[in-house]
Amino acid sequence: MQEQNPFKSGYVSIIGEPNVGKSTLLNAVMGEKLAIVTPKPQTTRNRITGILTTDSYQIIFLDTPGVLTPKYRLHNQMVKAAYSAITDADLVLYMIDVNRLNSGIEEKILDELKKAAQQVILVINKIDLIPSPALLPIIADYQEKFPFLEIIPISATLDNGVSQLHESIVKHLPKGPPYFPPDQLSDLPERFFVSETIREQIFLRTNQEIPYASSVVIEEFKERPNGKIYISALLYVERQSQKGILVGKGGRTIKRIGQLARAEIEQFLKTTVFLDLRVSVKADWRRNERKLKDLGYL
Ligand SMILES: Nc1nc2c(ncn2[C@@H]2O[C@H](COP(=O)(O)OP(=O)(O)OP(=O)(O)O)[C@@H](O)[C@H]2O)c(=O)[nH]1
Ligand SMILES: [Mg+2]
Repeated sequence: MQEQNPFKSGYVSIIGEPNVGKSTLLNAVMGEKLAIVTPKPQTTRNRITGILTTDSYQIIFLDTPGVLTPKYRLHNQMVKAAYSAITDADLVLYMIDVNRLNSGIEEKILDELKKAAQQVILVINKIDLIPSPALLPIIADYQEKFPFLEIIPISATLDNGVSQLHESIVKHLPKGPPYFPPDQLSDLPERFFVSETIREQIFLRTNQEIPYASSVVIEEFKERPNGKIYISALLYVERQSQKGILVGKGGRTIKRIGQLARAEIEQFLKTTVFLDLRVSVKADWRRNERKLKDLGYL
């Protein structure tokens, strides 16, 4: 039996433009919220690992930042993180949003995929938003564009087509031993998930440039003798005016961000959390190599 069904393992990267639903898919296949999801594009800034282990296979998913035309140094790093996940993968899921096809950047992404010569599954997401007959010509069109291994339409939010995609991933996964222990869900530290949860609330609660000019650094993460966890985080923005908006009138905005983030962090850490948030200015950090390094992006 062992001979006929050897263990399978491999890296599966989720690549695509901003906002197509990559992080939603990661959470859906993992059955666990690992990546933050918001309606705003450019939510994900780092490579996010999700490790899914069963008796017969281990899939290491890599969720990535959306590929875009870089406007500042942080963008360059985000695109680099996405493209490097292509070459690091055994199998690539190229995800598109069925409502926003034919963008200028698609050709570049397909070129990268061709260069890398990885096996690629095309995932057509958000099919809940179109009438199903509209799908056929889109599939036919993409069959012409690239030699995709398979083309799988899904709705990541409705969990429609996700199990078919899952099966197809397992089918194409190489044989090999597990890379991680079976109970490990990610290789990222708890602190990372905490900072992302805070950033998610900033994305959800603020507008215009604020979410994009914000970055979160966890300064302290201490377990107290009573089992409570004390976390202090510094929220950076790029200018004084943005600090005023993020703090809000009488501290209202930052307080709300803190309340909502704390509730989610408590669920994630399964204990009571004391969350202390402060806002500080780090001028033009998105364009500055040294500051990006300080903030952990490089
Ligand atoms: N209607 C619909 N909305 C979806 C679907 N999948 C994701 N979304 C929504 O699309 C938005 C973006 O989802 P994300 O998962 O953050 O997208 P992403 O590709 O990770 O975006 P970036 O991290 O910015 O690159 C969110 O509002 C999701 O709820 C879907 O299948 N149908
Ligand atoms: Mg994302």
